[in-house]
Amino acid sequence: MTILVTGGAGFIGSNFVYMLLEERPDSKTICVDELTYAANIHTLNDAMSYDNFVFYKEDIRNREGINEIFGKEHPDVVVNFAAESHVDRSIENPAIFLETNIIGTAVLMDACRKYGIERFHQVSTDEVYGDLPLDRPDLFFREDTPIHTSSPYSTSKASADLLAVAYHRTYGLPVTISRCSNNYGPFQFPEKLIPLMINNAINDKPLPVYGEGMNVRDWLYVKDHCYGILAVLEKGKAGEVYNLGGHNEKANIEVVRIILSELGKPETLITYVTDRKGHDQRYAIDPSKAMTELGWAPTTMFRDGIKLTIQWYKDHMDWMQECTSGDYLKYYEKMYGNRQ
Ligand code: NAD
Ligand code: TDX
Repeated sequence: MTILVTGGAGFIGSNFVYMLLEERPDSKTICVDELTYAANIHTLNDAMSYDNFVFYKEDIRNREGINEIFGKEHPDVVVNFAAESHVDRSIENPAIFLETNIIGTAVLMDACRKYGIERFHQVSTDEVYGDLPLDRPDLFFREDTPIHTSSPYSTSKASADLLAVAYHRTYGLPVTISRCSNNYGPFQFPEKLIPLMINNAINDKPLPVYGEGMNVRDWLYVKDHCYGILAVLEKGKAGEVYNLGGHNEKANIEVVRIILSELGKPETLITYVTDRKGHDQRYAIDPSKAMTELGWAPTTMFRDGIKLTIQWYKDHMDWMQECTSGDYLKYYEKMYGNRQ
């Protein structure tokens, strides 16, 4: 079995690559990644030593380059993680989100049609359902919840989902889609809430909380997400959508306080800043379909996962420094410099 993973030098994709190398040693894992700002090639250092791992630096929007890789490797399964993934960046510059997340997905699915595959899996997000009100804790996203997006990012992801469903219906492409809640864990780029707050707290820098910090996210440890995708690949049905999440809802301010407490840092570092435009209130996944039909269930509770995550970043400050040098400083200044 040859499995082609796009975006495998990023956060979730790299965790998926390592899971495959460990859990499916008889398979060949091909990673295709353009290595944007969000990737760190050193993340794949250990993977590079495996004989059954191959890395291609390629842009999923480049039809010729993608077709060449498919023609050479003939993947049986394609898992598409490659994306522009940060909501704040999508608010600043939507265009690249449309190109990578929509056009890039189409280029990959066209290659799948041309060369033939057993499965194309689209890694999607709970953000395609929009948000839930804070005062209705009884509501959850189900697979039949209407698509109702808020940001250019979530809109680009929803568009890719619709295209994948269309390729299934029109061309019979064996497509599956998983929609996951917020991930956390090793190798997450420090523009996202948890690694950004860990990095700032370690360096005694202010922790910028948007608005009042009351927005709720449903946190899933990244390894649980990876096993969920593997379950969809091996037990899921073509044409189906599966929600992945673990009922670990937390308000942002609660997450920030836990990080400070774990690191022994004072709450005076918390700084409330201008809210995100169009900020989604609450995400909450109902994962019962994946649990019943795939036998999947998350195994890491937030209280344990956050400790593992903080420890990982403390042990990998060299990795963090690689991510936060150069352009990151400009990004940070632009996004947070004048934000009060
Ligand atoms: P990430 O930003 O950490 O990684 C994205 C990877 O894609 C990077 O390695 C980048 O170099 C690569 N990439 C970007 N554009 C590319 C292009 N044109 N061609 C080839 N490679 C390209 O993202 P992540 O957090 O690991 O998210 C992975 C996927 O999971 C995304 O599709 C995202 O929408 C989805 N998702 C993420 C979360 C989350 O909490 N992070 C939750 C649900 C779903
Ligand atoms: O500095 C910050 N301060 C802050 O209060 C940052 C970076 C974030 N926040 C808030 C905004 C959100 O309510 O924290 C929450 C989480 O923010 P992000 O880490 O940017 O994630 P989110 O916008 O929820 O989207 C994430 O989950 C779904 C991923 O980035 C997406 O790729 C995924 O699809």
